[in-house]
Amino acid sequence: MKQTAARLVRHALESIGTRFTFGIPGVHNIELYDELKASETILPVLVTHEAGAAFMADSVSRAGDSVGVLAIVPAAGITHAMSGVGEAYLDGVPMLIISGGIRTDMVQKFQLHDVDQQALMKPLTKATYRIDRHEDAIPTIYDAYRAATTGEPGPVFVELPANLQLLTGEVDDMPAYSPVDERPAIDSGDISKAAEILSSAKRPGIFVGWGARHVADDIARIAEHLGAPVATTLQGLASFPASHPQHTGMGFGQAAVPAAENAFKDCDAMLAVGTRFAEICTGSYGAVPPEDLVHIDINPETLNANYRAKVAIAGDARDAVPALAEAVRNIGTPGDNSALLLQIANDKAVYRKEWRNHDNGDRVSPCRLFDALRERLDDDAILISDDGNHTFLTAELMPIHAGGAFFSPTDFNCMGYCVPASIGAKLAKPDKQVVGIVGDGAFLMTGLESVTAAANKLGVIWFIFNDGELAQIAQAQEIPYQRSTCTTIGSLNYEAFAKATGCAYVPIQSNEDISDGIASAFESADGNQPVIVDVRIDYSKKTRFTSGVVKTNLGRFDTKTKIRMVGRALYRKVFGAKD
Ligand SMILES: Cc1ncc(C[n+]2csc(CCOP(=O)(O)OP(=O)(O)O)c2C)c(N)n1
Ligand SMILES: [Mg+2]
Repeated sequence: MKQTAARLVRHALESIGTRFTFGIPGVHNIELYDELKASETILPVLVTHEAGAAFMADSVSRAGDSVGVLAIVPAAGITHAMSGVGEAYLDGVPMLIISGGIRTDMVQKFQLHDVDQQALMKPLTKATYRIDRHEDAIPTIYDAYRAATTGEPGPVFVELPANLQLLTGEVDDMPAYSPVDERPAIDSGDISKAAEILSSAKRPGIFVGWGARHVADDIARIAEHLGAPVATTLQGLASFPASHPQHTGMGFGQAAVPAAENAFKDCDAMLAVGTRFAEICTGSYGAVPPEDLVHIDINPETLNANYRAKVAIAGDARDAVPALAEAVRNIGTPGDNSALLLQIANDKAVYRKEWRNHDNGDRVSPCRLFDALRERLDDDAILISDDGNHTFLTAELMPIHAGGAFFSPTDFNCMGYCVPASIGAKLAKPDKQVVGIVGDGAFLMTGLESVTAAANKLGVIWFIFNDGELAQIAQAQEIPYQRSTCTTIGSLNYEAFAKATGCAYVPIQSNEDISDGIASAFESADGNQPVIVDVRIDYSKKTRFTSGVVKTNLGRFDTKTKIRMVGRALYRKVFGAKD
């Protein structure tokens, strides 16, 4: 039969269960767009900028029902999308990036958008493909999908030249996708060894990342049997419910919340699942696991990378953790957890009180805002942060309950994630509440996607933490430099912006506005209108994360560098720093 490659790719996308594509059409992909329009199962979503498209596709994937797909133009679309592709790559999120390609049937040089796209995308993706023949179109999309979703998931790039989309070519058939189960087998000897190590420890601890999000119940079983505290990474904040009495919080070193720092103080064996021990989750590598480490991760490259493991299991947490839970429960009987539970509950309460009591005049207390928001949110709501001080405030002060979800741009650490990612999440899960916590600097990067939210009648709520600064960096400048450089941002009239983009506007100027502000935001969101909540936030108290990371990094300098840094800061403090 004769088909255009645009038709073939549409068939393949439908067959792998694509629900949305994100992007902007151009002359190199309008044939594909025309096919997408005809699809009954795929909604092509127009964005304002391809970075937004990639962040939306990322969050569709994180939401879990289908893989996020980009349909973008070559070169210019690719370079715009790279921010979101990079985030998906370093955060282990599957994504298919389908761009048009220049015509391969022309002899002329200097075609529009003519750069080496394969080379551009190689370092940010698991694999790159170019479809050169019609008969390769469907198998290539299936290969790309398989590559994106097996092992540690990640983005995969497919280039589809414009002439193949336009012209018909001969194909034998249009097969459906047949999934293959490529999960690695788990060695039962490793599981027994891991169970022995954890069971014989005096103070075992558990650390879970994004890769453990499907096995919270089994992690709870292991934790309860061993009497072990459970800490999470930033990306894995929702991998273990904050409502569980053994949950301690993000991280476990000096950059962690007190409940976690104390519970892990004398930790002599650790089970780590679905984490790479990367920079953020270890507080700049200040959190060091004990020698008796059992590390389970789907990506073998993460094992023994930063910390040597006594037992390293390269496998899917969904296979390894239930087996380990079984093995652990066959050894001994559960001990008395009561002292640990009391300590965790007490540490959490004291830390919360410390924040609630921190009052800085008339600005909004982050803790009070999160308390009120938590009360209003369903347990399974999706919470999305951006990158900045607001991220760590969220991580430390906003409990994520059972069944909930939390998305953040973690290891690529790309500002601009929250607004578009909230849109992707709401499209994927229209029945769930979707709330973004976004810094004012990050909002300036991709806030115009609020137009996309309004156009699609999506009731997402963005709490903009309006402090007038790029605070996470301004805080890092404050002590060592005694002055700030390029961290004070220009002001935006959010009310006018909301009006201009079709969003509802809710100001929260002080603690007194919190309750009514949240109620009014949810009222608009329930009516399918996106909402911009302008929160005059108080940033005068630093997170444990920020203080801990500063301490860790300062401790790492050699004496000469320490003297130079401290000397410069003192000099500027005494004699003044030029502004
Ligand atoms: C694309 C990008 N540019 C720069 C940075 C460096 N950076 C990390 S956090 C941050 C400050 C973010 O400011 P804002 O969005 O206002 O959030 P706040 O820290 O004030 O909560 C900056 C500039 C980054 N992570 N990503
Ligand atoms: Mg800010």
